[in-house]
Amino acid sequence: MSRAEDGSRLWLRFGQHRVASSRFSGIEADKTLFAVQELQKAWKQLYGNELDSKNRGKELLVIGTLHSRVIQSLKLDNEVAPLGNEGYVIKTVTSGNIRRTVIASTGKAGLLYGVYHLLRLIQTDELSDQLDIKEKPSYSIRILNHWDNLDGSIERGYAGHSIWKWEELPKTISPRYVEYARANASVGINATVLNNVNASPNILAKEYLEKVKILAGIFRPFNIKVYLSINFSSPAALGGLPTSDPLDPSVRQWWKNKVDEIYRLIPDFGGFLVKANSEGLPGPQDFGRTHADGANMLADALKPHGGIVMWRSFVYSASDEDRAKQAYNEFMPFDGQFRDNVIVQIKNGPIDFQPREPFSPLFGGLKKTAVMPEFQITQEYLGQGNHMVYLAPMWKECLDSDTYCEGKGSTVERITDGSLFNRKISAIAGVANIGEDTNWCGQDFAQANWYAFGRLAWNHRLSSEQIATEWLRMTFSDESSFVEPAKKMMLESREAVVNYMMPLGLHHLFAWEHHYGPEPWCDIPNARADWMPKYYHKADTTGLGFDRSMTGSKAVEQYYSPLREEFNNIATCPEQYILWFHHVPWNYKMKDGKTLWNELCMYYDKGVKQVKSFETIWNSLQSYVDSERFKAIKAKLAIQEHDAVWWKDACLLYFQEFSKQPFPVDIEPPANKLDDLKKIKLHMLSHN
Ligand code: BDP
Repeated sequence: MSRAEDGSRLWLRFGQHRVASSRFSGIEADKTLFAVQELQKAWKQLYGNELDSKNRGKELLVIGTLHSRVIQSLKLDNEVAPLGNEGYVIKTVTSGNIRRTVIASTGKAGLLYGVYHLLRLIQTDELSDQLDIKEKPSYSIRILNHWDNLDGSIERGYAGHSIWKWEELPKTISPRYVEYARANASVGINATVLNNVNASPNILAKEYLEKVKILAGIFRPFNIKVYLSINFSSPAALGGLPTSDPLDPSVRQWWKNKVDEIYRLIPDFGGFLVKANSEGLPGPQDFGRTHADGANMLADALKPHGGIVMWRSFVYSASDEDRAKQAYNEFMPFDGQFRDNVIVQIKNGPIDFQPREPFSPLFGGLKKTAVMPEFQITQEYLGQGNHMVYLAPMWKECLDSDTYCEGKGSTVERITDGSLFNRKISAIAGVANIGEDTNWCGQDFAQANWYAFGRLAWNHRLSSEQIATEWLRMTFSDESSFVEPAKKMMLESREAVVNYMMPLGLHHLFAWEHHYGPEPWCDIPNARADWMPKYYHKADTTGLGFDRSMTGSKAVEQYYSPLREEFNNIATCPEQYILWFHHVPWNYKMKDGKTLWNELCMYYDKGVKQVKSFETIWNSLQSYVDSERFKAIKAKLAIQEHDAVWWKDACLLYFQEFSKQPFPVDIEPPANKLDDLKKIKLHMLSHN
């Protein structure tokens, strides 16, 4: 059993593993290198002392860039140079009777990533005798988006307050800043947006920039660049200008001056993330200008410094158009009009981080514009701080989707990593799930999603299973009798949440505002139609689901052939999206021969059973896990079971009012009454 553990060390629990003595007897490296210092810190925790630089024993660890003499003498240039500044080689070479394991890169950043790779191999007991590893990242910018407000609250945060102590900075420096940077660097994350996309103009005030400068300085050795979310009306709101019109010369000058000021403080500043003309936030359309006008103005200010603009495509209005179509409609007319340092940031699905959505048709739609995926690590719509849901399978589902934009094989992965259209910049963003809770993420299993985001951003070909295995071994125990069952549970967890919340393509059945529990009946007088579940499920006596086929909203048109036809035809539409694209009769025969109603019941029931099976698995693993984390996770799973039953009963009892059919005998009958469920009103403390 691992020792007492509060989860604060995440997967970097070097001291907690039973590691036999190291096979390395010494180190040959410039000890002023940050990567070497990081290695030595970990070594001390692993083995009780640092690697000796004088000891010349059986096997040496050699770390250096191509400039260092020892690396030059090993003649690794041809292998190392193509991997770029962040890539690295880890290779065991023998000359005479000296064995050396070499970590080499063209850049210092590559050495850091090489060091963390080696440490991971040690932690997971995967260090083979003869190493021959070559790595380079799939995406050039691997970025976290913090939705943290300047008052310390976090939008959709479920792990306490923000770790950024704005009121203490720049004088007082929390030790967590370094720990945060190390955790990110250890999984390859190299960028961070510090503040909420619903941005306060104040973040650009001198006072705040001085604070940002301190954080940037702490993150720099870890190869992490800082970015900021900006409020589009900052020139007026902060600068006192009469307008924030992006074509107004004084506005353009204001941004140029502001950007110059930022770079004087933070020479390697990354750039801006922008949410504009979305959910009430200001944007270029307020002045009759376009998204391209707005993004390009900022891009022009950033360009001389090498900065970029990440312009979000999450825009929709209270129009009659199907919300799922709106981002595409908004952005397609501007394809090709954005500067080359603008990248359009697209949520994985067309609506909003639902348990399952088809991929956004903007991937593949925008062919002349750099695009990047935005995933949500924080579980806004997936049980928030309570449910155990491992998200790598969900993100891979999006990345693996074939858009067919350039024929078969035009996957979201190849579009966004830059390889399909040969882009200069490529990026991937994850909305962080980090807060000041001791275990950083609110619940211990949520740490796996931070870890998985980083690992996938580094290498999108890694399987969900491999990432889960690594994480479990580092975070809990490397005994396979623990890892195998725990991994099974993790790998099934995303499908389970889809099943008990929104199977078969259902979406947005959430209760008003807090997005935690079910409220398919929700009816708020005078509220926007597309903020109401009924808009999405369209339950009536004939059936269930949103008709987005050519007889409905025609959203299928936004996809390329053959997907368009496949989604359009109820007989060929993948059943996991059937209620996303079709209004399906209650007695429609599904592929397994069941009616839609019976199938729906079966999925909700299955979701509950899956959660119960997770509890059984977890209980069987008690002897491998320290009691703190064992109990904490057990308690969370109990909440998840309760909620799964709540979801199942609420949705099935409500939909039954339309299907008017009995529950199949082979499912667990409801434990609740619909009227009682309708009375539940959550006042989520974690939501600001
Ligand atoms: C939605 C969230 C909202 C965010 C918005 C966004 O409910 O809090 O501000 O997305 O991404 O999912 O801008």
